[in-house]
Amino acid sequence: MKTQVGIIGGGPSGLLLSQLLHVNGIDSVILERQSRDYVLGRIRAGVLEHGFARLMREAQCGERMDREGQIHEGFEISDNGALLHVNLKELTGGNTVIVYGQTEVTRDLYEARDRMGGVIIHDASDVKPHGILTETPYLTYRKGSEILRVDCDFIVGADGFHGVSRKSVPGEALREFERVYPFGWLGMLSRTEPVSPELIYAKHERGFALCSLRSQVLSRYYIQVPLSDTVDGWSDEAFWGELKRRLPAEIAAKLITGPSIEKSIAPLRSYVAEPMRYGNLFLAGDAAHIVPPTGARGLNSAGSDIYYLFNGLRDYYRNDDDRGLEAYSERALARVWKAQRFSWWMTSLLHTFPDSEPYAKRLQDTEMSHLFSSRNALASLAENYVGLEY
Ligand code: RFL
Ligand code: PHB
Repeated sequence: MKTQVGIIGGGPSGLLLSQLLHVNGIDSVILERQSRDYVLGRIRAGVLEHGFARLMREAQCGERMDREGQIHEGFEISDNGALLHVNLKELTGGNTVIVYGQTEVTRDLYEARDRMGGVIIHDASDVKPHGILTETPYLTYRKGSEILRVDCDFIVGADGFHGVSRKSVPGEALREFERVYPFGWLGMLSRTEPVSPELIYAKHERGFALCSLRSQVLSRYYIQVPLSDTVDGWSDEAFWGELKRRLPAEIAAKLITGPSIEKSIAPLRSYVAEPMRYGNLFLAGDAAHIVPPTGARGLNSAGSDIYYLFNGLRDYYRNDDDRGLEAYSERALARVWKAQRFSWWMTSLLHTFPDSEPYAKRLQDTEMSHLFSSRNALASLAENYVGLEY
């Protein structure tokens, strides 16, 4: 098979890029290791920044998002029971975010790719990039007992943190930056009315908690847990009890509980690989960087990579201009690091760090009281949360 852009990974990064390229007359093929049902079964992000939403519309995939997604003009921060409202719209001069699940984003992108005859090969195992440093790179993959090949001009590694793309770059060509946090998030999805129409980020001495949602009848809650905890060790009852303890009493009293539909634990990690290009292999999204979910930046950072990469590829094919591709890594990383900084800051502000020294604890408390008393501090938070301009 021959195409212009060979994409490894059919998550939101790979699908969005493929769709944007298609709308601009550029051909691509996606190789995805998992089945479609598996990809759609992963419950992940819930908050989209306006730049991401704009890209979805540009990719002709924004209709359902605009119809069913909920515009959020603000959210709440709770500090051991005291509530602070962050009015995103007012603090940013009109910007808001959209609450629309990554599952739905992915479903819309799959549907658009199907509608437009896009090629997505699922259950492709053993995907390998070849000839990365040549003008004629190609991908191989296994389907059943057959080894197949896709020739292309460029390879895009959009295969997430555990994918094969980043691992194909020789160690000496890649610089890695990492911070691992000593806790994870236990997430639970339940078919219950959300406790609040807006998200609540709760700092509590027992640990962080987050109240989020997917719709008027679908709630998504998270609690900070030690890394040694397992999903099986948390009954629904124990989860609800712990969540209530970490929320302000008046919110906890309103919380409607019910059986969980999904429960999973995600460890928290910050990671960046530089550069994001090696020869004719371009890394995008979680393949190149991840953040702890606290600032809702992961999917949105993947979106900004796709914005820069798509523009570079379009200029290359349309105008024979490779400046955008040459600048891709530098441009994408400049924004990626801002999302890293913000996610680290939100994580440090809101979580309980085991073995935190008294000095660090006082600084954390002071950071929070600064936020509660300074409009400028809140405005900076809001500016980052709604997403910096591309
Ligand atoms: P993905 O989604 O991991 O997709 C990569 C795809 O590549 C496939 N793959 C391979 N295919 C072929 N060959 C191989 N060797 C392959 N290896 C892997 C995988 O099967 C998969 O389908 O990466 P992508 O597309 O870059 O998208 C990134 C986002 O998924 C991620 O950043 C967000 O989910 C992070 N995140 C959040 N981001 C936000 O912007 N806002 C949020 O509110 C938010 N909340 C979250 C989150 C992530 C979470 N978890 C579980 C990590 C909440 C949580 C709990
Ligand atoms: C979610 O709804 O899954 C969600 C929302 C905000 C975050 C992280 C996750 O910061």
